[in-house]
Amino acid sequence: MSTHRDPRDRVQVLDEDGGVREGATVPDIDEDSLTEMYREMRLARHFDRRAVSLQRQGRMGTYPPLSGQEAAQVGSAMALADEDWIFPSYREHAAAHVRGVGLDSTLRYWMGDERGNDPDDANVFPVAVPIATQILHATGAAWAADLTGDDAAFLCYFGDGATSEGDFHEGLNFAGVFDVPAVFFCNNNQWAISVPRERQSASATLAQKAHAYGFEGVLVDGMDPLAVYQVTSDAVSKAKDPGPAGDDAPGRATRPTLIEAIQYRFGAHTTADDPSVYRDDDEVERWKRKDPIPRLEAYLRERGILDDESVDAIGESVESEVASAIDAAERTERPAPAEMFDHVHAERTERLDEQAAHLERLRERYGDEELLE
Ligand SMILES: Cc1ncc(C[n+]2csc(CCOP(=O)(O)OP(=O)(O)O)c2C)c(N)n1
Ligand SMILES: [Mg+2]
Repeated sequence: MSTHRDPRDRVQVLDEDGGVREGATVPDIDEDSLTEMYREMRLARHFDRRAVSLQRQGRMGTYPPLSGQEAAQVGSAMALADEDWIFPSYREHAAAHVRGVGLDSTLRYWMGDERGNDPDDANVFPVAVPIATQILHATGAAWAADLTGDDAAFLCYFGDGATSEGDFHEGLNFAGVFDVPAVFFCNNNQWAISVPRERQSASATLAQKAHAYGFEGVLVDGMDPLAVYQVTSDAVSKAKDPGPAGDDAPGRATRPTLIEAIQYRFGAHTTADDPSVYRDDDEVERWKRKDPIPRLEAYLRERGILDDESVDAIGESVESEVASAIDAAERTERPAPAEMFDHVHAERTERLDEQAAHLERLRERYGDEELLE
């Protein structure tokens, strides 16, 4: 379905209490998938709590929490087909899980094991910590798929802060010019570490930036999983099959879409951050009223899809899945320190060889154990 929405209108299906908003179209999702959507969001929330606690106990290096952002991740990832791809930043643990990355792999990566960031069986590109770099990768991969006749869509996640990077402009500009099958998904969580959204851009919305690149921008309530699912499905359909020319680009249909999902990160930027120095508790409390999990739960209870018993059963299964993932991650033998050089480039450079040789000399001097400490 090709849609041409005004990027100043925020798409919403559920109100803050989980009721359907007047005039909203509820996306066509079967009951099992709705239950899965709810479970994935509960799983993400619980995983997040446990991961922060592991870091506090010294069992993990650092971790970027996602609480508050579950609907944006789960709703969008569930709208993709098997052949589609996601290009995450560093916060999309829930989207990656929906796409087939094990929670144990995600934990291993944040525990310092690079092998946890090699999701070979899932159509998930490795985590990108340098801001906005994945936008260029996604545009390039989408363009390549187009050239080879591969019928897949490429969904790229990034934050509000990433829209100030040159890579954002270059990636979206190129995507528009070459009309690639990409969906750019901006998780606008209101903050880029301590920089608020209004210091990021003077644009009224981030979605409207798409207009300058010649394609559609859509604003959605990112804490409403049904609305996120709907706008992402529409964008994916359009990426794969642009249909007739649209009003926003007379003469031809444009395939990419920029989605701005308005949301809030309840926790810190990472476990190395203290948000109390730059934002008020009142602000956090205000956004917590939009918490996506109780909203979807209320909607599903109202429709008789969930009840006390099934909600409790989901809670228990989520706890045991996360506990097993932690166990599996901690049981995995740690990689040899020298392996850190293996994934930097496709081929080792001279400089990396020098660094590897230096490490080897240190190993001979101190031994593996002391070196790891
Ligand atoms: C190129 C680059 N510059 C700076 C940083 C440091 N940095 C890490 S996260 C971050 C803020 C990103 O904010 P946003 O894009 O809104 O994503 P969020 O963390 O809120 O999900 C910055 C500046 C980096 N990782 N990469
Ligand atoms: Mg942000």
